[in-house]
Amino acid sequence: MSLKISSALVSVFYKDGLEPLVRLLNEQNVKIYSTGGTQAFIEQLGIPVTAVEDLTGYPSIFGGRVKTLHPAVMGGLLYRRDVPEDLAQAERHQIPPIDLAIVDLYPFEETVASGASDEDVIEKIDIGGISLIRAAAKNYNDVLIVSSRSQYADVVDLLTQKNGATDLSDRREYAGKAFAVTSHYDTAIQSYFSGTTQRAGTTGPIYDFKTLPPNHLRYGENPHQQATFYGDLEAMFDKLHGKELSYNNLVDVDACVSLIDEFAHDEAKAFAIIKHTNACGIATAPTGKEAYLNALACDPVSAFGGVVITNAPVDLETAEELNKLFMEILIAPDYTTEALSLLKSKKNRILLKRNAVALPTVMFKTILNGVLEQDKDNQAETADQFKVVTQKAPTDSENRALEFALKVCKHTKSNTIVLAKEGQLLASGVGQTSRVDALRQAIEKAHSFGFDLDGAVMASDAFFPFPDCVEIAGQAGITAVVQPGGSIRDQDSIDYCNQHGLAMVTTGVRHFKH
Ligand code: 93A
Repeated sequence: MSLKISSALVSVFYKDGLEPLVRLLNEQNVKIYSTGGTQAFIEQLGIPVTAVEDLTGYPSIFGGRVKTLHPAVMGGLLYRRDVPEDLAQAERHQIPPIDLAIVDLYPFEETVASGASDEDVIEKIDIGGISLIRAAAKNYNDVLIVSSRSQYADVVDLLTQKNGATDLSDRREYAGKAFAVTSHYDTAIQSYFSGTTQRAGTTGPIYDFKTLPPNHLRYGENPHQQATFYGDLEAMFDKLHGKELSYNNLVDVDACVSLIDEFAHDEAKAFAIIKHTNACGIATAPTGKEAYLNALACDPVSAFGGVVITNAPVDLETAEELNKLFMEILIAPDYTTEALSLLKSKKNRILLKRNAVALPTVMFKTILNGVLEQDKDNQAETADQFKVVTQKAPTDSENRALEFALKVCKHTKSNTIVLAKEGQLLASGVGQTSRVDALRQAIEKAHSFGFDLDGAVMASDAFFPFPDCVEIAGQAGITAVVQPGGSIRDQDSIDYCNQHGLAMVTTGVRHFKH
């Protein structure tokens, strides 16, 4: 059933991001009740607001421990609008309806992570806020609950679209999110009490990830999956423009950062375009514009809606090219003022300025009934470490292309084959169940985007069990190959290369990525 919101209770710890939502409520003639600090914040925006004390007839007592815990508040959220007896009781006890609750809980986990005293941590156990959330969510039949800062933007969209009303399905969806927030919150408290929560600094921070600031995401990999990012995104990036990062955005941003860091010490400017964690374009060049255009040329079709990263500040001439692409996110160490104002012209484009933050050196993955931990793949072999196994050695230019291809290969899903020339990805085959399929995919893609593979190089994440890959590569015009080596049939591949004038080097290091 569609219900128009006539009144709201707003009680939030962090006030940032709240303004557009309360402005909208005010425009939609919603009566706003609020608690102390939130009330002051809303008042200074010039928006009319009623103190919750005026509703309860009680002051905030016991150092704020009891502010909203009152029948007038809980009753206004909980009484059933379609039960005559509830309506009569509300009337008798003069309890006005509260159709919307907006709550941002005391930051319990952040307080624990900061190494605060036990006393301070206990004070950050939110009681009233949790009760508001649970009450409003329980009565989703009549009430909308906004239980996290991360939901404000979506709720603004929803209420704008529906002119201040919500449907039952909206309210139920937000109730579900609310119980995810409360159960997460209570789990954090329980783990603090059971001593499983380590204080900051007693171990590497990510070993104890639940003490990191939680960022509740709109949803996970798919809309029916709930998700949270534990970490300090604000330290990592300054968000200069655009909407909130989604789960998939974050995963792609991570892939971008890992890939571009391979080029951190290069003098050349590097640009990479990522789709579903794989590079669909990457290039290095003396100027940012050239690097970007060469990266885009690799696969302009996949680049649509991609995540773009560069290792160099973005200038206006590069921004003019970037501005033509529909992209989700652009990440750069900096932007010139002109570049930034041009790039901001697209509303939904997310612009991130990356800060210098040390990243974890290990990674985790839950599997079965446990967790896998491993070191990140932090190794990248350079030409001086290549072992030439063919009669012909790669030329200097081929060596540079092989180093480039290997860096990209490391960050591409296995099985992968990467085809490149100096400073430009030509094509890759990604995530295939056979290396031959990966190579065929790469060759076909390169041709479809007009690349001539004569003189190009090939990198493989793992060894060639048979000579079929070098045969297909040789026929396509590839002249140099890098691979780990170590197959019992290595010699078959080497023989083919010798017979057909290809150069091959081995690294002894495999780079699977799953
Ligand atoms: O100490 S509480 O558990 N007692 C309450 O009755 C109560 N009501 C709301 N904390 C309570 N809140 C929390 O206060 C909210 O969850 C929110 O985090 C915060 C907002 O306080 P203020 O508006 O004074 O900044």
